[in-house]
Amino acid sequence: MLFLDIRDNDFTEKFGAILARGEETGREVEQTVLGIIADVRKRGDAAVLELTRRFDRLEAASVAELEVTPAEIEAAFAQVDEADAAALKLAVERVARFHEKQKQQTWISTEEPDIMLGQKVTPLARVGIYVPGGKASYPSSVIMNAVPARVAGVGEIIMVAPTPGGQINPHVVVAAKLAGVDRIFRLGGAQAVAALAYGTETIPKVDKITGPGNIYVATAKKLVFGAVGIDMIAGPSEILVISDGSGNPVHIAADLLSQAEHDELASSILITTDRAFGERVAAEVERQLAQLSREAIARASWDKYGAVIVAADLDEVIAFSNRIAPEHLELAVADPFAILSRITNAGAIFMGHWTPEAAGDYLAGPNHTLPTGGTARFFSPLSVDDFVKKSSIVYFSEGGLKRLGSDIMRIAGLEGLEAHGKSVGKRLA
Ligand code: HSO
Ligand code: ZN
Repeated sequence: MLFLDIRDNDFTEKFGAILARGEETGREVEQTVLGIIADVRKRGDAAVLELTRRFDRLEAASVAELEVTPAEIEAAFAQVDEADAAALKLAVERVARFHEKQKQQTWISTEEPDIMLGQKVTPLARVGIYVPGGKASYPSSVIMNAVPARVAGVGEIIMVAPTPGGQINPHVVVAAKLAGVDRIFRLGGAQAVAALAYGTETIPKVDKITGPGNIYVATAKKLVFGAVGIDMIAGPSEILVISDGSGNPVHIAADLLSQAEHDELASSILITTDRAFGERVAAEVERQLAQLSREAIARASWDKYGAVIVAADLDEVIAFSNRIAPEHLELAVADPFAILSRITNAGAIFMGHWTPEAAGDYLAGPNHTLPTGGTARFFSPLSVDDFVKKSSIVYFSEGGLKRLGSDIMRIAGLEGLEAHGKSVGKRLA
């Protein structure tokens, strides 16, 4: 962990090491993934089966056998504790209610005589949601991807999840069903992304693929982009906590660790105007680390990418925060609403002393798929907008074309596009 003063001469250099983290896509990974995509495009189901056998050690006679059956879904519900299922259901309901507010209506404006202009909003016909395997197989991420798709009105939601050995996480299955997923395949890696992007005999081709994944999945998504839409490529997770010295160091330390436990590459940073408070939080993190089941991951993250930064005043703190554009930003200050308007770059903003980031990770309502690595400067959280597309609508009556036709022909003339001009001229003749 770095304990820094923002006014130190070497601050930028030292802090730069934290900003520079993240996985580089190696040439090798890209070559492997290109090979997998080409194979799936060419041989369809046969390639999918073979790659699933090789990478997930999962034997199946056909790709159809990889689909989770209604009986298996029922069994998952039977396996999951009732209170756990109820909590997941509450999360689905709250996330759905929040995302309902994002829905945009089709509109047509009639404010001009003879002309109507508008925008038609149409849900995507079919989307694919990737769910990682192993320990990062989170029911909350299933909810955060599937619910906005369902609220948007997507026709069919197909989920894929690798299941080395064949066992799918029952909480993931329950979350998927509660969130409105239509079909689930035990399928993962670049081969799953390729199958969704191009379609096979059994896997339907989708219009967009969303959801987190390892370096192979992220690389595959980048490579199929254009043939299908994708969401943003998520980097390692991060949190910035802003503190004015009010609040409880025990709570702030716990919040920093909630991000650190995700990944050795996660980054948790506290910036405070109160040096003594910063020291107390740093000591508290050490104390709490020893009590965590994921101590090894959290410690690796905190040691390498954790920081406590001391600044002179909130102006300096806010400028720093806007510069790094954190994925998660906690305003652990006495009056968070007083500074909210000055926060310009952040994926999600958690206000005050009683709003841990975990509330937003699970069930507050907003999406937990957020821009990482400083991309909150120009990217937004995953939303209903990611699951619709828009068409423009143009209507001219004869009067409308008479009024604007000569200017259309004039611009066509400027561009030397005679047929464009004539398509107007012949109507007005
Ligand atoms: N904090 C993660 C999301 C998550 N947390 C899933 C728990 N489960 C995104 O940065
Ligand atoms: Zn989290």
